[in-house]
Amino acid sequence: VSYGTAGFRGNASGMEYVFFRMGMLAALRSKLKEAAIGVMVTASHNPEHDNGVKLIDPQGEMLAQSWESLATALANVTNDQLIEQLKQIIDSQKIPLSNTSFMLIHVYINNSYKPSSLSLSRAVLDGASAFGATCHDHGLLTTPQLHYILACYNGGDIKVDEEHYYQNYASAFKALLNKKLMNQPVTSPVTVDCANGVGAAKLTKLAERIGANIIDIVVYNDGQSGKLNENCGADYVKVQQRAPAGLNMEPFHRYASFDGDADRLIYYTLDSDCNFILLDGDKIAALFATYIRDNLKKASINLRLGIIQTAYANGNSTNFLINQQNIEIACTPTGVKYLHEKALTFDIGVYFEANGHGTVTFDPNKSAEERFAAKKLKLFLDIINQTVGDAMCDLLAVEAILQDKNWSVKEWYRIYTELPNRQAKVQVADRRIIETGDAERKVILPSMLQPAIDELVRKYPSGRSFVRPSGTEDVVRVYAEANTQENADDLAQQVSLAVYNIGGGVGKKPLF
Ligand code: G16
Repeated sequence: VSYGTAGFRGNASGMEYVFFRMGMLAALRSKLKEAAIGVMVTASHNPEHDNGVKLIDPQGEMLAQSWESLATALANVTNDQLIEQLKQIIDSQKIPLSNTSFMLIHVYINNSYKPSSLSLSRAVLDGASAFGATCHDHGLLTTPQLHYILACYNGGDIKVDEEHYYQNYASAFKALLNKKLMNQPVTSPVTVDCANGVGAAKLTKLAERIGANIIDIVVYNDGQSGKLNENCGADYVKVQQRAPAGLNMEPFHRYASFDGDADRLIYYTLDSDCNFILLDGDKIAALFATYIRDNLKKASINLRLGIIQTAYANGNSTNFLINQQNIEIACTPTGVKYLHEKALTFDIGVYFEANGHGTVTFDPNKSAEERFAAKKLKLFLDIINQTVGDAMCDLLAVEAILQDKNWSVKEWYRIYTELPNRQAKVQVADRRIIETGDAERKVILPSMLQPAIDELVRKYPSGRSFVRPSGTEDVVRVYAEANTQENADDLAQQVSLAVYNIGGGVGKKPLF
């Protein structure tokens, strides 16, 4: 097992030992950092039978990458080797075992969302207790709520709780819209598919704190009947490019989807011919970045603004931002941890994966004057959860910008037209044989694969394709874009077959 893109993930049965050991590791990290460490039990976008565990560092950031290999090593030793492995970690990291000034905040997603979560949470608590950790269990939360609570807690606000989160973001949203709303009735509703996950109850609470006279949120897929992430949720809508099952859509109404733990957000609508229009992470990033840039300009503030994307970013979004908007772009491998790190190298960093994972970061070293000269910008940044991508905060930010600009979803999706694209998954015997470079845009190994992809791509106008092993599922992911949907589908098909043939495909050949 490996720490992967965002912690350990896999079929929940038989994973208790990994969770137990991560409880131990979190306790050790907490001793080292003399601060609370977060542990989140979730498999995010994965199906209900999967579960996962990830550690969160004191400021709400992802676990330091240098510790991911320690986590992987600890998870992979036999029981007989466990104590020796723990000793090695303690020695190599110089962990002061006598240190008592730590807490462990632990969160679980309860039975109704994932049947396995209760026992796996218990395993984390047991592991942490083995090192005498004091554990605060905050119960059912979204992933970004835990990041937020942890950062506040380590910042000295030891009484911080879930309610604090709602009050903070509800008042930030109202402050940004304040003047506009005085004389205006509530705008049209936004319908939010919560993937039958934890976000449904949490979004309902947030909407209540804001007030139905200010925002009209209709929760869909609240977990009462459907299964977690099954035919719904941000990943399903993005990859399938279709609405969640059963949702009746109307042209130009606003629809959004979270994933199971509410750290991804995507929007969608129908045009007048009832074509499905997706407004994914790329479009959200473009909306945020141009809004920030315009407000910086208005206030004559000179700050370095950058957008961070991955190889999944649609070619036309990159063209739009660089060539039409003159905004600086950087590209990193998939994984919020990489994008977040890169975003922090800009004064203001806007990062989004096309799958809807993203947020805005603001360099804390900028002076208060530089930070807050533009009042509106300050109010906007108050809505953002800067610790991690947060579907609820990002939803409020999108809604606020649209209201402020007096835009409907139509003006938003027309800022640029996406190149048609297709994503696919291929089963191979061992996905680790695929190694990539250049921010995952090129395959290094097996050496025959990249020339085969290059040859296929050349056949399609505006063609682009890449493949990479997933860090959260046992598959190789394929992305393709081209001038028409037919060509994008065809290219994805051909590249999938190349992966299957050269990369050791198993099971049925990928045909779609
Ligand atoms: C996690 C990561 C994301 C990544 C996604 C898919 O998301 O946080 O950065 O894009 O996995 O990763 P992969 O393609 O390697 O499977 P989530 O929402 O599942 O936590």
